[in-house]
Amino acid sequence: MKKLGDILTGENPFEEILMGNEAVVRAMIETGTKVVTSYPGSPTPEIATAIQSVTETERPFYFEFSVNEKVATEVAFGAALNGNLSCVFFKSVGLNVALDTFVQLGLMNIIGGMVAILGDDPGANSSQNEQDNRNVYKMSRVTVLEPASPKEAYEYYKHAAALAVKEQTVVVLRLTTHVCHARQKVKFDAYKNTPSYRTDFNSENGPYIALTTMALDMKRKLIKKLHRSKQYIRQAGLNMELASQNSRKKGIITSGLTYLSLLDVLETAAYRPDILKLGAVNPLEEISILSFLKAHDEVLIIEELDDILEIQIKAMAYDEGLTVKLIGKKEDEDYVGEYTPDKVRGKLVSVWPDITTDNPKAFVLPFDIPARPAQMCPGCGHRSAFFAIKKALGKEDVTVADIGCHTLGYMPPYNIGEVLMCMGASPGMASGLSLFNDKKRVVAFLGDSTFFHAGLPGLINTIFNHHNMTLIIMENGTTAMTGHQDHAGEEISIESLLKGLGIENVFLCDTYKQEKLTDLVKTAMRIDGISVVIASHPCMLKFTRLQRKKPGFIQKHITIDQETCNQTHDCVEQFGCPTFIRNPDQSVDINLDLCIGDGSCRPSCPQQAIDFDKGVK
Ligand SMILES: Cc1ncc(C[n+]2csc(CCOP(=O)(O)OP(=O)(O)O)c2C)c(N)n1
Repeated sequence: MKKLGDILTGENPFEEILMGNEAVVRAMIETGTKVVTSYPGSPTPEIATAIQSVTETERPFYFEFSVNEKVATEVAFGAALNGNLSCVFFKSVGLNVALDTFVQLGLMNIIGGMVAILGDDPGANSSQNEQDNRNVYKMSRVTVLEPASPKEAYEYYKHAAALAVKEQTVVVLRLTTHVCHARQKVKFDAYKNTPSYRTDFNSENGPYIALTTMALDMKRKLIKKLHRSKQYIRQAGLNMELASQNSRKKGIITSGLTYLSLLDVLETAAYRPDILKLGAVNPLEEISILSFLKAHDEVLIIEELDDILEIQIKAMAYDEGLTVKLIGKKEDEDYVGEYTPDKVRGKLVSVWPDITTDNPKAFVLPFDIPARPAQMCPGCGHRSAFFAIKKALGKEDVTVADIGCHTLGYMPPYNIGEVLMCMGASPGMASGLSLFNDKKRVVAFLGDSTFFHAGLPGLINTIFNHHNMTLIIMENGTTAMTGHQDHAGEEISIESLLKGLGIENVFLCDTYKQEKLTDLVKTAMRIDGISVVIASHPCMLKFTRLQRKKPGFIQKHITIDQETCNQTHDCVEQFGCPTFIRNPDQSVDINLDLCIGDGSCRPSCPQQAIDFDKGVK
């Protein structure tokens, strides 16, 4: 089978079934994108996996994981100022981190052009909220293209790049979770390697200093650029009208994945309204929208998340004095969750009850799917840490979680982490919780990737303002939750950095050394002011994946001595590794498919009935 990297770099046109996240990488290659940056986050991390499937020598562009989304945006912007087409990609909430930089982009002459692939996550499949970034695009005055499928993701990236180069600006390719992850057969064009990296920065191409009245002149220029974007959108046919043969004068305006859900639903409908599918969701191109409105008596606007299209389209109709009936969101639920075919069907029927004759019932499975709560992997160092740290915490102590695999410490049996906000928020929140709080110790948790991403300012604040808290850095050497991406800890020792910041009380411990970790955390919690414990153990999922690739690898396991086991069940109830199976007769077995034989569970047994399985060859 051909490797993904070879497929993506082939010079001849080809057809292939690819994921949306993979198809855009081919578009980067074809458009001569020279610098690509990112900070990992769902739904876009497979873009990086696809990029990394091309060896560095074969890859026709530079790629880096930057320390966070803001820096990733700045690096891509700087590279484009040199005259290179660049691209940055990250997840929905990443835009909150990048925003201070992002809102300035439109004001600048980005000589090489820049594409920002931003993955929104309707349904909060893998995010802490389901924010609609289209709210921000309007404020930032950026052009936004929204594909509905992997094929369109590829094609729209090329449009985004062409427009970005032409207008020397940034263009957003707005993806949503299932456009990123869907697979589809896509026809790709030929590719010829373009001239190499440019370093032509010239401040005369600016202005690049947006201060006082300059900022206003730059804004005026940006408004003009957006007018020209509308011309591009129109000429490229990005807003597509699908006329049906019906004479009912009913129409629907939609975009992105909702459009595909709508097509699904209309397959069994009694009649098909006309559809205007918007390929560009900012700025709205009025000519095609107004002509659609004028041709219909009733138009339903179906959009996932917020009522961004609806509000603007209603305003357009009002300004034109149109009498068309515009129907948008009505219920609170219209603002929540993904617009799956079921949801779209419900909306259509509530507006036009006669649209469906067969009224298909929701698909119901003939059996119950067992609940499968998120959990840490077998051998996870975080589990070992939480098991040990729980013994150091008093009932009164307050624990503050952060984002990462270690967030799962909030779940039973550990129940550590009582409040969670966003990446890097734990030191700041813990500081606030510690104010005037002499009786309770506040303990914050932070992953190592997050430490560099957004945790450092909060920590520096604890030093600067003399806050009273213990920070536990859950160091596993990787950005585990999003798929093991590298982070700055590869180059920078967290311990040295903390010492350099002047923190005197920094304790280090391997999380498998549970007794020592319990003692260290107790000591750290008794210290007045800031104390830090670095609780480290390599991510065992990453480690075992690497081990399994080695020739002659033998999977080790642990075993339970059934004679010694007196069924106290601490392994199941306190340690909580999914490897343990409690049988109906209350005996405990090991699931050999899950167990990695790390032995971090051994101290959990008061009888010492758990040991390494020495019989395994
Ligand atoms: C602003 C932002 N960017 C990206 C993400 C996606 N994300 C979730 S957890 C995480 C980092 C996890 O790495 P680390 O802090 O090392 O903790 P670990 O998962 O390894 O325990 C990332 C990047 C996010 N939630 N928010």
